[in-house]
Amino acid sequence: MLDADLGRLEDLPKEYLDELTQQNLVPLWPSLRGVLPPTKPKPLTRPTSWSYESIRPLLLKAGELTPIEKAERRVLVLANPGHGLQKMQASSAIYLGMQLLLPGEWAPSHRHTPNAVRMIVEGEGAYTTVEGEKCLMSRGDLILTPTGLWHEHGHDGHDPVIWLDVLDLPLVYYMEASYHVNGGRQEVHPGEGDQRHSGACVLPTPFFTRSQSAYPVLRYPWVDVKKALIKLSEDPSLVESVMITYINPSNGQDAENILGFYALMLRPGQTLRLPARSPACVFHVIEGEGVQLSFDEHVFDLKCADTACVPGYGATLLKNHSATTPVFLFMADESPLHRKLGLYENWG
Ligand code: 1HN
Repeated sequence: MLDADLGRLEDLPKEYLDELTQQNLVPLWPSLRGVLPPTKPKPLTRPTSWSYESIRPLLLKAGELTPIEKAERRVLVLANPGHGLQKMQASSAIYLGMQLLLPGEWAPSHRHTPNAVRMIVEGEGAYTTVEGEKCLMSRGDLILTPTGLWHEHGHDGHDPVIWLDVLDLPLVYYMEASYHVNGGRQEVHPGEGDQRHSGACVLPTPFFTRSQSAYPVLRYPWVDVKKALIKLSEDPSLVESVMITYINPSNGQDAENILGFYALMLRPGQTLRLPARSPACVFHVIEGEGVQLSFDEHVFDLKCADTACVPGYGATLLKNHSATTPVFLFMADESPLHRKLGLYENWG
């Protein structure tokens, strides 16, 4: 049937529509094509990029304008205009924010239902304490704060620390399952760094199942992830994508339940086409001169620490124009969610 063949709201008598409204009833046929578009979805998520150079001074200004006590979390949200800025969504399931912590500041302990990770962008000396484990923050490190775990941030260093927060907040909020609980300062466990920090957990290894916790690893140091990528890049059988998945070493599955996290290396001069898959995807440049990202007619030149977001159901082209330096990207996507819901598709 052609799209034009379905009856419209305007085709119905006003009295009839009023009667439906009074009974909390709605006719499906005028909205059927909207909720079930032909051939492929029509994502609200718009290919969008955010320049770190532009965010940074505004974030530092927020540090002057708003004390941490008045913010709890001092964040500028990377909002996708396709969803409307007030929705604070990068995609249907992904929230992104750049957070600033100044020397001596403390972002108090709380726990909440959305899962979070942070990718450290700039500065030394800050830490996140997760369930009593003090996770030091260094550039490129990934720190998990999965659903329900207590977390707080502190800063013993001398310069501002900035990180990228990635949460599944839009999805959890949509499910009417989003809430938080505030707590007191956590006691840090002795043997800091021994238990739930690990460098080798980008690949499953049975030796690392030391903790009974559902999340045995909370910190994935960049030095180790970078080493793993460089080692992969030296394997001539891996001609195309040099990519790792951040996994939970206790089960070899994704590090968190809803969003997936990855690191990708583009060799000098490399162009990589990522297939059209159903989940939306976020890219953040950890290291390198820069990368060109193309999606449909959108072309973004991403420099170090820049972030971009693309919807699902379209291919992404990544180009490292540098002839001498590799580029390293952090990626986050909705794959675990799509797989669990049986919605995951790869259209090639
Ligand atoms: C949150 O708990 C943090 O703990 C950051 O640093 C951003 C955005 C929405 C809801 C909770 C944090 C957040 C957040």
